[in-house]
Amino acid sequence: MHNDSLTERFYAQMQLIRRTEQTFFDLYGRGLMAGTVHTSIGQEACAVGVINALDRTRDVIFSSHRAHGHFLAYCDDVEGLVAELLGRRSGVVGGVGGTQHLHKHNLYTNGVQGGIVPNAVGAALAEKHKQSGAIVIVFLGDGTMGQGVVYESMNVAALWSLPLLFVLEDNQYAQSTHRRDEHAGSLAQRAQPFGIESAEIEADDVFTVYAAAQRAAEYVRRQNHPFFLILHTYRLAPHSKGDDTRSAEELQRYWARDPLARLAAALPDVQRAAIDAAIEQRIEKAVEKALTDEVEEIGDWRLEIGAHQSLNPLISQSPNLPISNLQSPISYLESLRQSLHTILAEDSTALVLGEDILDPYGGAFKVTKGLSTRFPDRVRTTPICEATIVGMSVGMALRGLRPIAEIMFGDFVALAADQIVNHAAKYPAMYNGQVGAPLVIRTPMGGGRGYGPTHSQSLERLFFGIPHLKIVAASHLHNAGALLRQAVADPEPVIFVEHKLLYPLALVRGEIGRLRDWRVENGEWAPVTDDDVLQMAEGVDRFGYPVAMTRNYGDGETPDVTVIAYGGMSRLLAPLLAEMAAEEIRVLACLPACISPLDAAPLVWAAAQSGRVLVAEESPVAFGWGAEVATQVHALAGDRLHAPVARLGAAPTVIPAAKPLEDAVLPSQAMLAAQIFKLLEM
Ligand SMILES: Cc1ncc(C[n+]2csc(CCOP(=O)(O)OP(=O)(O)O)c2C)c(N)n1
Repeated sequence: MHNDSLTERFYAQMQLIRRTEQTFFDLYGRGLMAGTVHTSIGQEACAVGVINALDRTRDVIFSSHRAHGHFLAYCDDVEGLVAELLGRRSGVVGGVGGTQHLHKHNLYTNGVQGGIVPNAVGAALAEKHKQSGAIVIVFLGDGTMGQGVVYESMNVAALWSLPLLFVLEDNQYAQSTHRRDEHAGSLAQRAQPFGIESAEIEADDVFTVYAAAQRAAEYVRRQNHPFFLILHTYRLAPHSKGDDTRSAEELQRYWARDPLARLAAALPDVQRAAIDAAIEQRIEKAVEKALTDEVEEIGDWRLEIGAHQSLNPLISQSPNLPISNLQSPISYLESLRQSLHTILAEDSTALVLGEDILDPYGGAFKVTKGLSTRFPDRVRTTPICEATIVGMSVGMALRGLRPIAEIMFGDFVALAADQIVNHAAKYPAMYNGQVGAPLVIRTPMGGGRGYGPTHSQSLERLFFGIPHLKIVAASHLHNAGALLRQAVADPEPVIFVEHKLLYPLALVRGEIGRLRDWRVENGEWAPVTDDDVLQMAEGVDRFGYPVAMTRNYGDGETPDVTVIAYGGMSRLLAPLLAEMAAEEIRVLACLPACISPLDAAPLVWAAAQSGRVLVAEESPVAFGWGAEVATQVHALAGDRLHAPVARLGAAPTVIPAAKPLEDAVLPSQAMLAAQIFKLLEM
C-alpha cells in the first residue's frame, strides 16, 4: 500500500492536469482559444510519476508539444498555463509561446519533434560542467523516435557520459499513425547499442512510474550517465482537438483502464470530492482572470532583442581592439586563433566544440590549433553530427554557458538548419525574453580552393532575415579576432562567417599603396555634416558591429563608385581599388561586419557619396544579400543615385571543382571591374 498523502498528492496533480486540459477543449469549443492544443489525457501518470521523482529545485526538464502535464506536475502554475493558452500577458511566456512553447524555471518545451533532444544533451553537459548535481530529463514520444537527431544525441550523451534521462512516452501513436507503421525493430532496444541502460514499464499505475523514475533518476545522478526509460501509455483524447481516427472500440478499451480512474478509486469519496472541488474552483478562477487580462504588447525591444540589452563586459571594455594592440602583421587565421585563446582565458563559461578540433590536428583549417592543449576541459571534439553540435550549443547557452561551435565547412550548416532557425533563434523571443541563447557558430564559407560543389558555397544566405539571429562576416579589412570576441559577447546567436581564402592573408590595418583604411573604430567616422538625412555619429552600426570602409582617393575628393560587399569579397577589393586608382576611378568600398540583420544607414551613406553602387557577394545574386542592400539603397537614397544599383555574384549553378570552371563561376576582380565600367557609362 502507498502512503495516503502521496496518493492524495498524485491524484490532485493528475486531476489538475486532466481537468485543465478538458477545460482547454471547452474553451476551444466556445471560440475563446485559437490555434491548437495537444492534451495528455490518459498519460497523466507519466508526467506525475516522473516529475515527482526529480529534484525540482535543480533538475532541468525538456519537453515537446504535449507538455501541459509535465508543466503542471513541475510547477503547478495552472494560472500561468491557462493565461498562456488564452494568449494573455500573464501567461508564463506572455502569450508568445502558446501551448507548445512553455518555459518556467528549469522547464523548456518546443514543438519541433526531436529538436529538443540535442538541447537536452547540451544542458546535461552544462550541468555536468558546472557540477551542479542536476540531471536533465527529456520527454519524447514514440513517433519522435524516427528522428535522426535523437540518435546523434544518444551517441553523444553516452560518449560523454552525461546526466541525461530520456523518457519515452510510448502512447502507440504519432498523430494518426500507429507505431507499427513507423518503426522497424524494437523501440525499447534503441538505446542499448549506445551503451545506455533502459527500463520498460506499463504506465497505468502512477506509483509504478514513480518508482521506476526514481530508480532511473538516481542511476543518472549517481553514475553521471544517460538512461532510457520507456513508459507504455495511451492517449485517450485526440492528437490535437478533433483529429482522431482510432476506433470507438479501441478507445473504450483504454478508457476502461484509465490510470486516473484507477487512482481515484484508491481515495475515499469525500476526500476525492474535496480535491475535485478545489481544482474546479482553481481552474475556473484562472480562466476568469485570464479572460480579463490584457494581451502582451510587441515592444521594440522584442523586435530587436539584444540591441538594447547591455552587452557582456567583454565587449564593452574593448569592442574592437585598437590598431596599436594588433601585432602587425597578423594573419586572419592567427587573429581568430589568438582570439579564441583570449576568449577561453577570460571567460570560464566559454566552451569550444566541433569536429576534429583537438590538437595536434587543430581543426580542418587550424583555427583551433593549440586550444585543446591549453584548455583540455573546454575544447571538445564531436562526432560528425552538425545538428547535434548546434543543438547542444543551444542547450548549453540556455543553461548559462557561452558555446562556440565550429562547423567544419559552411556547407554543412544546412544539416543544423532546424537548430539554428527553430531553436537558437526562437527560444529567447518565444519565451518572451526570459532566456538568452548566446552562442556562436563559426564556419568557413566560400570557394576558390577547388573543393567542389558541396564544400565551397556561401550558405549564410539560407539564414538571411531570420529574426533574432545575427550573421557576422569577418573580412580581412576587419579585426577578425576582435570581431569574434564581439560575436561571443553578443546576447543573440551568431553565425560567424569566415572565408577560406582569407585565412592566410594579413589583416589590412594601414595603407596599401593608395588604399586607405577607413575602418570605423573608436568613434572615428568620416563626418557627414553636409548630409541632412544620415547621421553617422558612431563608428559602428546600430547593432554595435564595425563597418569597414576603404577608399583609393584622398581627403576632400568624392568617389565615382561605391562597392558594397562583405566577408571574403575583401580579398578582391584591395587589388581592385589599386587597379581602379591606376584608371583614375575613385572607389569607396564599404563592408559591414553584421550582414543580417542589416543596418542600412552606413551603406546608404556610402552609396550616396557616389550615386553609383555595385553590390557584390559570392553567392548567386537572385534572392541574395545584394537584393536587400539594393532595395534599401533605392528606398533611402534613391534621389542620390545616378544609375540603378548593380549586383554581382556567382553564376547560378554548382561551384565546380576544376579550377578554370570554378574561376568562371565565382565573381572575380575582372568581373567587378567590368561592372564598375558599366556603371560609369550610365
Ligand atoms: C519535426 C516535426 N515534424 C512533424 C511535426 C507535426 N507533429 C506534431 S506532433 C506529431 C506526432 C508526434 O508523435 P509522438 O512523438 O509519438 O508524440 P505524441 O504526439 O504521441 O505525444 C507530429 C507528426 C512536428 N511538430 N515536428
